[in-house]
Amino acid sequence: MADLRSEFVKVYSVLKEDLLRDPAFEFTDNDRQWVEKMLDYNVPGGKLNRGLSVLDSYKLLIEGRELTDEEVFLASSLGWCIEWLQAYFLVLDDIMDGSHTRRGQPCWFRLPKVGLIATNDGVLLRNHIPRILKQHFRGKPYYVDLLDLFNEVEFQTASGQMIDLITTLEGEKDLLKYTVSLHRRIVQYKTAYYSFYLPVACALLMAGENLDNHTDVKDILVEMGTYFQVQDDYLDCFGDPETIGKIGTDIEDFKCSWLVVKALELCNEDQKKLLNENYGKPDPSNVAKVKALYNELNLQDVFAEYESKSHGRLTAAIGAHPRQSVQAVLKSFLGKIYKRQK
Ligand code: GPP
Ligand code: MG
Ligand code: MG
Ligand code: MG
Repeated sequence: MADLRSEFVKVYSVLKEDLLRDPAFEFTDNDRQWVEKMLDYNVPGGKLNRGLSVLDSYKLLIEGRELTDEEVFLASSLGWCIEWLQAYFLVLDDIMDGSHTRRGQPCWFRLPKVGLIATNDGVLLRNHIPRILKQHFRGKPYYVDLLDLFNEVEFQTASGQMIDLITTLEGEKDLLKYTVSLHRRIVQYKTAYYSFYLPVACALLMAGENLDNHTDVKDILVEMGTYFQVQDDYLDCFGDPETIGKIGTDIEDFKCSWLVVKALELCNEDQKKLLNENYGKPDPSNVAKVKALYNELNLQDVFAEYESKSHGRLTAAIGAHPRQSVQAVLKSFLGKIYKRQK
């Protein structure tokens, strides 16, 4: 797979060069420099799990045969479209969450020259996706399905992001509403569809499959995406910022995080009072009190138990799937995220 990774990485520059020469816009050198810098800063610097998964999954789906150069290029391009989508979401998410760092560097909007220009850069990143798809997939029989897939998933993500945000509204800060079922709804929509279902769905379309025949695969991937976002919530508080490349803000932001949901389930009346008084406040002393309570409630152990149970449930669901090649795709994806530290 190491080889596929380097093939995948090479495709980024090809797609970028095409976008910088898009004939629909008359670029000056200055414009081109802005876009190139914006792309290099925001698109390629992550773990690339989502993007690489398109290529890995496609290889597993066609079972055994070597990929042609064209197939490697096309699957990589779809993978990069997902990385572009992710960059678009993260540039905007960091503004909405008031975050400071991402992937070990300041968030794009925190750069003095960028500021709220970042909102338009987000729109631009989003617009690059249909341009890449048009250039390389227009003649394919699955082109319309691909466009539809990206549209559906973007809508689901933006809707999930909306509920993530409106639950934190000033004046309506009530921890009573933070339940497992609300948390599930948020993370399923804001994370699972685009991070887990989308890469595999892209590979299935390229392999000539009809997505309507794969709702069982979708269900497992949404479950896996939920587990992934629980890990993200956990790492927001307990992860090492050096390793995860970002500084957590969920406590300050009054987020409906898996940790606060579990804390509310486990705490006594005094501890609940402490949470109510300190959750969702920007002051580091309030944040420290919430973190101390999380430790008192042994949330690290509660998470470890959740992690191993989820892994067991997912492994069983994958094992029950009738197709070996699909099992391999799902197992490979799960293997990439189980017990992740970043
Ligand atoms: C991750 O939530 C969710 C997204 C990145 C989706 C954003 C969707 C938009 C339509 C902008 P998060 O805030 O927990 O992620 P992180 O911890 O990486 O900031
Ligand atoms: Mg965020
Ligand atoms: Mg967010
Ligand atoms: Mg997070």
